Amino acid sequence: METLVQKIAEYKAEIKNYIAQKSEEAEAFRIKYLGSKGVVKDVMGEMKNVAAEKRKEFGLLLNEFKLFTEAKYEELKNATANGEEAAAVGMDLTLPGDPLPVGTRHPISLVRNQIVSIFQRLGFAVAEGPEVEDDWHNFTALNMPENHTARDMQDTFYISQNPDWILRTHTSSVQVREMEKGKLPIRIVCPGRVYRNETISARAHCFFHQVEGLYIADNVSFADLKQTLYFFVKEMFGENVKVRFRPSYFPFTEPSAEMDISCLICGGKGCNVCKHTGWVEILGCGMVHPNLLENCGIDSNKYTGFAFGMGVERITMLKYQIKDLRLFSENDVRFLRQFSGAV
Ligand code: 2NL
Repeated sequence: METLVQKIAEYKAEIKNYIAQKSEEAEAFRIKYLGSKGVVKDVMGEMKNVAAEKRKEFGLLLNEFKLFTEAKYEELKNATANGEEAAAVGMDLTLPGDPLPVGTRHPISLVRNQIVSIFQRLGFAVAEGPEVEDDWHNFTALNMPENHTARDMQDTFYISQNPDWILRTHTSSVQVREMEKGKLPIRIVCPGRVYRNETISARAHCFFHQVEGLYIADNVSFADLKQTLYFFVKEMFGENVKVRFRPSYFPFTEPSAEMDISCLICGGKGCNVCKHTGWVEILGCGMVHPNLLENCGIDSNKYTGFAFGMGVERITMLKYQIKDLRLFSENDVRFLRQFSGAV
């Protein structure tokens, strides 16, 4: 009896530690312990050798052993059935899943979307056009005829197959195309990539991104231009940002202005970013030159309009305090990943 009790205890320890990776191993367990010639049956057969007065006690022990073995078998059977496929490829289903490699939006896309959505809320529609343009839509229609000095500042890239084709230097060319359609009023923003033949540095690149805007209708005034851009600045940079307009010159607008905002870094006190002036330039704007309207078949006595243009890189650099424009096109994920939280 004593040896039998000990034997059962040893079997129990063995059973407790039994591991099955596959359903075949669970089945092997069943055959070994619960089969017709298995351990449980074998131990039960010992009953006849137990003294009569100990039989009840031994019976209880045997029964408990049988239930214990059966429970273990159920456990092994279920575990191997569920994990069969996983076990076959050596997979541990209890491990947490691998994170999906989700990318992040590019900071230029983030800021462009923000700019566009602010103007969309004011009723501006989005218009897009080709990056390879002809001379008319990029320069001549915009009051910049051949040999105009303003072309000098917008030197670009030429397409060798056709001397009339260039990479656009601004998205004004898209606005010219919209004006030529002759459907008025026009209220559009034109986001897109533009090109200039510049020496690459921390502040200039041979391509950048613009959002230009155009509003042409009856009685559009400079006051409308100011109010629209005030709204844009407050939405983009916050309520407390101050705005000022400085007179300027563009061939396509008259009068023309540049708009500054109070420096976001020093709040107007003076720092490196604002070159100690307290102000930073963010865009150019003005009333559409009547020559442009006429070039596109719009009656300049009946219609007036305003236009503006801004560089997305510039706004992004101010917003996120980025000091070198080249970071935007180097595809260094250490830089790009920093915008994963931005929307
Ligand atoms: C700048 C200045 C500007 C415009 C763009 C424009 C377009 C048409 C007619 C009149 Cl179709 N004007 N665009 C006007 C003033 C300034 O951009 O510094 N951009 C980065």
